[in-house]
Amino acid sequence: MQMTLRWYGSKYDTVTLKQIRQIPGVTGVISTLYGTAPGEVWEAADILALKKEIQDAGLELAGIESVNVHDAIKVGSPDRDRYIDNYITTLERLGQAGIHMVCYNFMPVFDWTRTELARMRPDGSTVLAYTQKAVDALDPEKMFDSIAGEMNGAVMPGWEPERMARVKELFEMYKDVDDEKLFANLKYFLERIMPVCDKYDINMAIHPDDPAWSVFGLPRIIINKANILRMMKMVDNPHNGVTFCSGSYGTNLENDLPDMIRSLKGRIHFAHVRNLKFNSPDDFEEAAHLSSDGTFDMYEIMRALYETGFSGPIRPDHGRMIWGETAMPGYGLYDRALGAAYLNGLWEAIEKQALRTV
Ligand code: DNO
Repeated sequence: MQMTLRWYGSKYDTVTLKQIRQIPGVTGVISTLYGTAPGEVWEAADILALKKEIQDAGLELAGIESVNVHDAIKVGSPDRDRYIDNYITTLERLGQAGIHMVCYNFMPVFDWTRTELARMRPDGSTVLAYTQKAVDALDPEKMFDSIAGEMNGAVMPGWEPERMARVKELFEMYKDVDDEKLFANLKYFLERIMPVCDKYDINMAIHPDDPAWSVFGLPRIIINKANILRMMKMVDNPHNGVTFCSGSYGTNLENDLPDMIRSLKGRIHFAHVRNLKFNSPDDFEEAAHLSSDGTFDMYEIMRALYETGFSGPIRPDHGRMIWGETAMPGYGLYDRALGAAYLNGLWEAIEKQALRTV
């Protein structure tokens, strides 16, 4: 595995490449061209400039999170081919720039969904949290306004104000799309992009729906083992793979995370590893990465990744806001740095133990 940190670019991030370079064991960053809209073709020069800026700081651009998929592709509207052609051109340019991992998602309307961005934990840190009760009481059109005040001035990916202003129109677009249609549209998209992925050895890594169930009556399909194995089989190409995000699949306590990792052997191209603390099955908050701070056994998650030969980029995921830091919720420096150090420690111990017993 390669330990990385997500970085939002010098224009948007409060965390600098210089700081990331000083986290022990972090050798790469995961980034994207923020400011591009889904469906747009990425300029080769912009990709190369991003790569160079990261390399000049002594780090590697280990992959892209995300190249977002236009809604026309997700709903399967007649103009989808034009947007898929654009996506293919972007992939070609990424491949030519030597980038081999692309994360994306196929979630309708909303990307990840949280109901609070700064819930206070007993130790005084603040974290992102979710309660189904709050979602059920909310008009989806008000979703953005309800959390905007807690964004610390950041533009959070997936929650861009321009996009949220179109929520009503987006709901209208998806009104005839159910799970089966969404699966079919995903298949169509993947079949069209696989040739360019094969040509440039690009691993596509679909991000799970977060939370891993339907919200506001919208279909959500990347939620559990059965669905994800269906997706792997429906386009059976090693470049069709997943981002294994423990915090997203873990929202559903029925998902056995180490078992899911084992069943996806060879198809996990990117890992997001974080912990959640459940107060009840539909009320959870994001904990520190440490197993004892939350509900998941992080050792077993890392062991499953190790034992299935995971070799892609991995990153600590949302961190708590600690030590007075002000940053994009979930994406400050301090707690993610602690997370990276902890995950590196687990990995070292698992690896040494495994090598000793062979
Ligand atoms: C949230 C992230 C997601 C993820 C996208 C991938 O913090 O994990 O927004 O980047 O779903 O396309």
